[in-house]
Amino acid sequence: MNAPPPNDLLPEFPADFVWGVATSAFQIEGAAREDGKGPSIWDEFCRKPGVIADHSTGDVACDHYHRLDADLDLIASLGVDAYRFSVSWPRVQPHGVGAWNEPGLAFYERLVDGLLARGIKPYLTLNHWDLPAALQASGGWGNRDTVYRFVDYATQVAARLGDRITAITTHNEPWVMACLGHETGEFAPGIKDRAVATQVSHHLLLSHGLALQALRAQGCTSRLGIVLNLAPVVAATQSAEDQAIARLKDGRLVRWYMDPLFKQAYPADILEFLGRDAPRMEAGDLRDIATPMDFLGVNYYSRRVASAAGHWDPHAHGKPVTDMGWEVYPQGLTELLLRLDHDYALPPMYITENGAAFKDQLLAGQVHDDLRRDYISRHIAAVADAMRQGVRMQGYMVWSLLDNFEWASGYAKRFGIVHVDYATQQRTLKDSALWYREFLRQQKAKQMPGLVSLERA
Ligand code: IFM
Repeated sequence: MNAPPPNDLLPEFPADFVWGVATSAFQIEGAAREDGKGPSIWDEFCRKPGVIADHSTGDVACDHYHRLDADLDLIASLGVDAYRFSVSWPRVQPHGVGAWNEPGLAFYERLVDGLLARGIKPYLTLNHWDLPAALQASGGWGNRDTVYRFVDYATQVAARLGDRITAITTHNEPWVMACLGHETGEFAPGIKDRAVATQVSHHLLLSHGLALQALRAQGCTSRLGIVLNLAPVVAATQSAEDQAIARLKDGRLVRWYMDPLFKQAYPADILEFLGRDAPRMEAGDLRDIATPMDFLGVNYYSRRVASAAGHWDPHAHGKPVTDMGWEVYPQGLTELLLRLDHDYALPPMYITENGAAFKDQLLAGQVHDDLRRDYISRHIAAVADAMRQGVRMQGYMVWSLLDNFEWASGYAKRFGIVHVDYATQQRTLKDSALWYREFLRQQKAKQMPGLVSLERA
C-alpha cells in the first residue's frame, strides 16, 4: 500500500465539516433480551446453524447497553463532532406494532442527552437491519404493511428525541437488506428469492419517503436523509460481456436506489432485466419515494470489478486488500462522488461510513494498526479531492468506533479504531484512533488557532 498523506499534507477542511465515528445497535449493544426488548430478525438468524462464521450472536456484543457512559466518554475523548448510532426498533417497540417499551426509549434518551452534554451531535439511524422478528412473521419488508409500521416507529422516535437530533437517517444500506437478506440469503432473514428482494427494496424506499413526509408534518427539525452503500463498478476487461455485467451491477447497486430517490423512476434496463421479479407498485409510490431529502449518506469501502468469468479477486490480481478481502482503492471514492454529483441533483453528502477490517494485535496495551490509519487518511484525502472538484460534502464518519459484531463474519473481523477485548470488554485506542484524534486536533487548530492556544494555556 502507498504511504498515507502525512497529516500536514491533508488539506484544511471547512470549519463546519462534520467529523464523526459510527456504530449500529445490533453490532454493539448486547442486552438482547433485557428491559423488555423484543427479538430482531438478527437475533433469530444468528441461531440458525452455520450462518455466522464463528457461531456467535449479538447477545452481548460490546455490552454497550451497560457501558453507555464510559463509551460516551470514549467518543468524547476522540474530539469528534458527531456520533452516528442506530436505534434498535425491537428495543423501543418489541413487536414492531402496538406497545412502546419505555426502558428502551429511555436508553436512547440517555444516549442522546449524554452526547449533547459532551458537545457531540447525535446522528440517528432508524433502521440498521434489526427488524422486529414479529414483523418478519407476517412477511417482514416483503409485506407492504411493514412500510406503515416503520412510519409509526419513525414518528414515535422523532416525537421523543427529534428536538435533540441533528440528523435522522431512515435506512442504512437498503441494497444489503434487500439483496443479502432476501436474494442471496447470507444475511437475516436468510431468504433466497429475487422477487421478494426487489419488493423489499421498493418497500424500504417507499417507507423512507413516507417517513420523511410524516416527520416533517409533525414538525421534526432534524435534517432527514438516507444512507446508501455505493461504489464505482468497473468492467474487468474491455470485452462486451464484462462491460454488460458492469452496467448491470451498477444498475442494481447504484441506479436502482439513486434513480427513484432523485429521478422518480427505476432504471428501465434493470426493470427489463428483472422481468417478472420487478416490484409491484401503487400509484404515487415513485412520487413518495422521491420526497426531497436534506442530505445523502454514502457508505464507501471499495470499488467493484465486474467480470463475466465470475468473482474478480483483487488479491489474485496483486491489489492490496483488507481482512474482508476488499480492495483498498481510495481513488474510487473520489470517482464515485464525482459521478453522483454529475448524474443527480443532490443535497449535500456525508461519508457516513468508511473504514477497514485488518488483523490487529493487542500487544502491551497498544495496537499498531498502520494499515487502518493509512486506509482512513487516504480516503479522507479522496474526499478532499472530490471537494476540490466542486462536490458538496458535509462530513466524514469512520466505521467503526469499536470492534463489533460484523454480521455473518461474527467477531472475527475487526473494524474498530478502538480495540475491544471481548472477554473483559476492555477498550483500547488503536493507533488509528490516536491518529484520528490528532488529525482532528490539527484541523481545529488551523480553523481556530486562538481558541486552541487559549485552551492549552
Ligand atoms: O459493519 C457494516 C455496517 O453494519 C454496514 N456497512 C458496512 C460495515 C462493514 O461491513
